[in-house]
Amino acid sequence: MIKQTSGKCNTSNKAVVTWVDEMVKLCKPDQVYWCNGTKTERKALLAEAVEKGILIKLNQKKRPGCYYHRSNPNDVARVEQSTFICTESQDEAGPTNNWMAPKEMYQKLRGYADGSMRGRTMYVIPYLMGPPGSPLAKIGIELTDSIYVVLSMGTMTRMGKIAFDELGNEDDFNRGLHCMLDVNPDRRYIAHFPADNAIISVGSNYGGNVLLGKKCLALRIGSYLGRQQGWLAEHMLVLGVESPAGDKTYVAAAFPSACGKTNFAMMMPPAHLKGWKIWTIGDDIAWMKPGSDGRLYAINPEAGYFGVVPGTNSKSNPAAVEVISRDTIFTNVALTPDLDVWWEGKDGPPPKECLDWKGNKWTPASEEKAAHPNSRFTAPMINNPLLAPEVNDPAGVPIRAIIFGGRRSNTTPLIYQAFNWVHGVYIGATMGSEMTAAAVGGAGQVRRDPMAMLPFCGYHMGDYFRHWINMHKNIKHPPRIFHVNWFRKDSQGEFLWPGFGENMRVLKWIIDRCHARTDADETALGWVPGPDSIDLIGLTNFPPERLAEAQAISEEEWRREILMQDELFMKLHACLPKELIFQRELLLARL
Ligand code: GTP
Ligand code: SPV
Ligand code: MN
Repeated sequence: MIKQTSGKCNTSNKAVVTWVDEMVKLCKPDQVYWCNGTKTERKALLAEAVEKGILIKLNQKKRPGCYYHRSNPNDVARVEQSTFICTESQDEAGPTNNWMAPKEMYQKLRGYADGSMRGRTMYVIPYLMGPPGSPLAKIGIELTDSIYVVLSMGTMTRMGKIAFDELGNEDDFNRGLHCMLDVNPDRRYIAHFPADNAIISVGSNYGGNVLLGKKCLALRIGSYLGRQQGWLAEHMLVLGVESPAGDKTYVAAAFPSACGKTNFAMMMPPAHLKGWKIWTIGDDIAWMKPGSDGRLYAINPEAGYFGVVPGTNSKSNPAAVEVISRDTIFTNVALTPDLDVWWEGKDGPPPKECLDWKGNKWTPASEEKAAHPNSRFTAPMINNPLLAPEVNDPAGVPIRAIIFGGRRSNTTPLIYQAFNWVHGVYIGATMGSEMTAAAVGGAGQVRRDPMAMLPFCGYHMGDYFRHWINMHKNIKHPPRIFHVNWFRKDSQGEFLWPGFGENMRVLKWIIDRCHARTDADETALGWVPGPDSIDLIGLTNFPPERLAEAQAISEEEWRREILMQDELFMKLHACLPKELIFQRELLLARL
């Protein structure tokens, strides 16, 4: 047990102390531990987690600073059916969110929280989202009875004293309460109270459900505040592309969960594209605001990566392999006899024998996967060899291109460019994607996931589109908007495009378009690269016809696609901007 002396209240902020007192009275923990964010503290918390069997210390020769965690098998991904936006009226939350009146939800969840920390420690986690001193940064305090959450928040955010320093005596901070309860799906709720800047999460201990700075604050509450205050909170990676000439162009990209943001943000360009280099700003979330120079500036509010493990290897994502070589917590991967980790798609052959993510014996002959498809690494961004130094710039970086992209086996071409901002908003708003293991249920089915924000928008999706359209007025030099699909398949069911590092070839065209260095052909969907504009040199087994197949636009598929889009538009009709309906008509006419 950690000595109480090291975890005493370490702020004189009255609003904080009052609120924590109130929550202590409610949850009735045996102890309250105030985190300070130091290395010494982390060491002690890690030791305690190992002692309690919450973490297993991995082979420190192979993976220094690395630990292993198994979640409850009923608790392995985000749960959209248990996620609520508790605005005063249901209308405000809109038809794509679950809703309950704030009063009712507070009552229900306070009921669950009451006495739930008896015999346990309540940890007070002050954290900062964004670079210190940034006008876009925000402060949150998460109260939790999970040491796993404390350790994860320590990696994912700028945690500890720094947050209280930034907060000063203000009471403008997010109030987050997390109670594990007995980790029972029947008592699992992730509830947001946007008007109070508050979150209550109960009954889970996994990822976005409980690391409250991430999806809850940075996206759901963030998007709500962004609309009021004139900025955007988006499910986007941010990267810088350095050209052989040495100039840097910044790009933000929204792909749905488990659709390639982390991979794209750390991409290693192919040898042929000598001199091009990617710098990572962020891999999951962007906060963007127009600057006084008329450009759109982005910061990454996070300080670490909570990334999909399966498929990570030195070919698909060499930077991530380096990132997770040290100081990483692995959740729900397989554990080898020499206390290393394994997952499907790792470099080298599978182990002859290991323990799977549930702790059962596993061999290559086993039918089930050794690692859960949504197994994740929690690693600090400073491990990333491609980390852009500007990641700490309080002003953020100016965005030249916004890329939308879904996971589609058919219909959607590899790359096209919007004609203008409103057309780009239409393209983002109508994005479709096959569901993945990042959320419980429905994997593989195509659903509309507007701007990759369907599970993360904290208010009415129609009003969100309106906000996007309105933002244009405040951005004199708007980013160009593009759409990509890395996941289109041929008649054999193989991916048409090699993807991963080769995506640099597509990104290069995007950058060249932003700088008016290349031309394009007009199609019904938008601008596409001309016959030789995408450099294919050095790609093996990739004849130009294959690119043509990846770029093909089928009128029949697109008529079906537009019908599918209508489902979402009908759902949102009361608040749907007219501009988007016109865009639909224009697209139909062009087809
Ligand atoms: P979240 O963290 O859930 O928001 O996901 P993410 O968007 O960061 O997804 P990530 O980069 O972790 O990719 C998830 C899956 O997509 C992995 O299984 C990757 O192997 C696969 N993937 C990523 N990029 C590509 C690509 O270019 N082509 C193909 N075919 N698969 C890809
Ligand atoms: C996602 O699902 O988009 C993630 C993982 O990034 S989680 O943090 O669990 O939401
Ligand atoms: Mn995500």
